[in-house]
Amino acid sequence: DRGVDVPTVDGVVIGAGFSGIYMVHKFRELGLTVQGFEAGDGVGGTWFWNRYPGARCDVISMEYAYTFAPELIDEWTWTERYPSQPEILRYLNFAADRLGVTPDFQFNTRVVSAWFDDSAAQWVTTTDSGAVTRSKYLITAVGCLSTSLTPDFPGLADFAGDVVHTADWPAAGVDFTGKRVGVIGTGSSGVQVIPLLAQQAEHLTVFQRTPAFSLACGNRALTDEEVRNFKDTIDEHKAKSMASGTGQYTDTLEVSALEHSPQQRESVYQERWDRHRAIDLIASYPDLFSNREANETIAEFFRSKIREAVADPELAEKLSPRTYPLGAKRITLDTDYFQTYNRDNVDLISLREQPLETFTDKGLRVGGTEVELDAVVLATGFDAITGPLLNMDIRGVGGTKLKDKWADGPTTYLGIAVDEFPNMFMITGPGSPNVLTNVICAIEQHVEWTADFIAALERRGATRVEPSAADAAKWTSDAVALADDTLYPEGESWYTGVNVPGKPRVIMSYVGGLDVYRQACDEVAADDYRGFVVA
Ligand code: NA7
Repeated sequence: DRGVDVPTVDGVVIGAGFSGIYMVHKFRELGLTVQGFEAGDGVGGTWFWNRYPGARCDVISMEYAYTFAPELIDEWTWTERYPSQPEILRYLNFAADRLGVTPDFQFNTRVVSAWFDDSAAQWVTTTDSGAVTRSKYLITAVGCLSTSLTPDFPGLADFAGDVVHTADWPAAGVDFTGKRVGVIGTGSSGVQVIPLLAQQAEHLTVFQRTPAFSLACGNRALTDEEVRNFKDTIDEHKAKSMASGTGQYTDTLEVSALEHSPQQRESVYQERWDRHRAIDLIASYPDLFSNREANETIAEFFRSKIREAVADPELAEKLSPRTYPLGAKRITLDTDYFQTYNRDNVDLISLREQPLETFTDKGLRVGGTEVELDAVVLATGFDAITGPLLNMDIRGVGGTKLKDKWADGPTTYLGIAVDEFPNMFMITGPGSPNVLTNVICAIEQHVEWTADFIAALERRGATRVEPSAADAAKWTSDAVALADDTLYPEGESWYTGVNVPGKPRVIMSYVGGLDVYRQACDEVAADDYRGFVVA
């Protein structure tokens, strides 16, 4: 880039998932020029890549959709209570086309670097084809669960069979008929894919490190009446979602779980279990997520469901989580997950009892035993939240690398902006409620707040904006302190980065609730964007 003949736009948006589609639409609405980049060959983001059989969202379909545009509500009808990956992907294609933003994206194009040119106050973005674009604003709409994680398993390269990661599933699908298949990982992806692999494979071996608390999702077709009611009350729905802590409203009892008798608790949990919605359970009592003893009551309820589903008591115990509070790892949603272990062609190996030693050319050696396999499915998760940001070489003022700045954990202001990285805005960045809410609510709030800020900056003719270092440091340390009052730090999960070797262990989400967070953002805006330095 010598600044000559380089395409220059107002905004570069990285990613064409829920965030990127809406952000590009906003730029257009503001009358600004925009260029979107997307690594996939279509829109969809995480829903483009996670094509494994059984992939499904853990938020109810009608709540997992844009609320900002009447035409997107009126002209789309969800068919199932919990939407499958293909249906969400169709929805995002519909939304991008209906908003007219699809042509604003360049697909099959991965952003590899972006540096801030101080003298021009512009971002210089380079893609994997070497093409360069200059822009005033840089928006990362890269998602929180978009960098898949393949652990550094010894001998993996020697394994002669097929290896496929759930988050990078071939579009054409994979045929496991007649094969001996192994699955590593029993998080949301593993729990969803396992029942379907069991139906297809000749034999399935599940390698489990930590068992999951899982809720039967009770999926079913939506009725016309449900759909109509939802559309008729969309404004009320949006207001209630945005005013809730998790972007999913529910009714929380006003007593501690420990004040109810075991029988009372059982009937509360059972009634909520039958609603098949995780938030209704985890938020049934107000102290389930701050008091370990209260949490144990609901944890035990979930374990009783495993014992009901699994015929062999020893196997049921192996599948029962005991080492962490319910919710400190994400609750998974399943269809016949535990029942799958009653099948003759399914084995469970606990990696706690039989540690994973190495892959061989024929399979996997665990606890001294070689399990022969024709194919391995890795359901091993993601380098979450910061992974996709740090995968790109982002450099701010004076060449400061984002990677170095975040070596001990991400520091942000409001989870949206970073000091020394002017004119860069992150949608669902670290330090915002991101994955601890219905992420669509988090996305709409971030995109709208950012677009309003950009509009204000344009009105006043600003060229450059960044948060003060002191405000970013305070936001970050306050957010970390809030998490210390919850049970999240006790979960060894991607919420805290501990699933990625070498990653700093810190909660990467704002745990204070979407409602409180949104208010904090609105107050900053109302106070002339307090904490930001504008030039
Ligand atoms: P998760 O929830 O991070 O699950 C990954 C699973 O893989 C989990 O059971 C891990 O066990 C297991 N894992 C990871 N690394 C290893 C190694 N090295 N050895 C053995 N087992 C391992 O990812 P998902 O894709 O299921 O879900 C991510 C989110 O996407 C989900 O929460 C939804 O929001 C959508 P561990 O628990 O670490 O012991």
